[in-house]
Amino acid sequence: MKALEGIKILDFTHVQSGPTCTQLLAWLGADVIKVERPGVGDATRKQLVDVPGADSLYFTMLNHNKRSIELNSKNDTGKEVLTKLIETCDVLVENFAPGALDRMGFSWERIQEINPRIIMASVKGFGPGKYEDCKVYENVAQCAGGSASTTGFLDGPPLVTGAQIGDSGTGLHLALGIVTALYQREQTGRGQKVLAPMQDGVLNLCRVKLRDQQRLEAGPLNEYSQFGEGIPFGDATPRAGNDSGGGQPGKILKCKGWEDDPNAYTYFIIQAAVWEHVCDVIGEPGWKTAEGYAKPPERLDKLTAIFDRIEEWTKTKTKYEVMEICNPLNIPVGPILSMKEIMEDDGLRKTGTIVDVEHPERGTYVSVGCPIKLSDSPVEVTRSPLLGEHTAEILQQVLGYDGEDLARVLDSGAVGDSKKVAAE
Ligand code: CAO
Repeated sequence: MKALEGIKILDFTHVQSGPTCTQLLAWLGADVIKVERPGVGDATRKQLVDVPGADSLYFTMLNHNKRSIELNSKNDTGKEVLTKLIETCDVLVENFAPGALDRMGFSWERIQEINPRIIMASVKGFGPGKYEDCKVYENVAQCAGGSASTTGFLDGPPLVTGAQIGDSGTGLHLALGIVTALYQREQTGRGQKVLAPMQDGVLNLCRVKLRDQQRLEAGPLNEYSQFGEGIPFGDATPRAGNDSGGGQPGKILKCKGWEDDPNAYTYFIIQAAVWEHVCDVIGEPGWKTAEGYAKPPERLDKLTAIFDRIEEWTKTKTKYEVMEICNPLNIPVGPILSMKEIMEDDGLRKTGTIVDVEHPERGTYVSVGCPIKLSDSPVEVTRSPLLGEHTAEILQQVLGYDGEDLARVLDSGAVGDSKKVAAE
């Protein structure tokens, strides 16, 4: 059995934020029914195409383990089918532009009338307020949520990160909201509205930077490299390069081969508890007892010089050798892994975090499996659905259409064409 077995999700999501949420719920056992515009589908199906004619990796990697029904929710028969889906599903998840569901005639009030037990979960760019009507994509959320202004180097422009904290991060927040609302429904019998604004999700992930904003009022942030370098602080949390975000100083350092390999680097943390080991490893045993070096607070104004010295040592080792030497001594280090290295990692394959998936249009492709492991709810990653692949199956098996009634819906134009054969 799977954790969310028996839960039906009406997946009205597109692009990345919403689909990552429903994909997770599908992996945890929910029956996820993806509703897509007839003949068009989720726009990502045909974005960043690498295999002509096939669904893109963009789409296939965000929509595993789902079923797809084509449905025009603006046509009368389409609205009838959507109403039946709302009646039968436990959760409706959507990430349309603000107001789109209302314009379709499915306001939260109407949805509750149809099914008071349903949970309606939405991703929007912003919460209620002056920006609530804006359309938002990943990088806009990173900028509005405080990530961009605090990422990058002090002397450079704000930077967006490669991690999709606006889209996939918000999808995670929304998934937690949904399972929590399902749990509450067990007690109350009622559904509720769940909202995860992308700005708020990014800010939640940038919590430590808001912490630093307030600490600034008490004086300079002395664990930031700029403190030791004598560069004055302004009135907002600065960009900290690769400094550690926490109380243990750390930095990205060059390793052997860095001149040719853009990823020959390691992260190196000088945790107070293992300082003496660090001193021995890099050949500075005198620093264990030297004034200005022995105690963590004394080191803060010399971090740049200390890391320069450590880097002299890391440059003589590969990033993997650094790990092999430091790990047994409990010195926290981590190689900078390229996507190529990650894709070939045996360990990640063994745990199902990297998976090979078969697809009828693409052949085999590599994807990221479920990153959350439940000991009693196994995950089997299956391919994303073709557009409308399950239209007839859902109309018949989930919504109970048959005979003339089924023919009426299939002929209405609301569910795309050429679904008759599948229904026969
Ligand atoms: N049948 C009929 N119409 C459908 C439909 C269906 N099955 N599915 C969608 N539509 C319609 C919508 O109702 C909407 O019509 P109206 O404009 O008349 O209301 C229209 O398609 C377009 O929807 P949209 O405005 O959501 O899509 P967009 O491409 O213009 O905007 C996005 C995309 C992502 C900017 C916007 O949806 C958004 O801001 N979403 C919330 C934030 C979010 O999730 N962003 C992350 C995106 S991933 O980086």
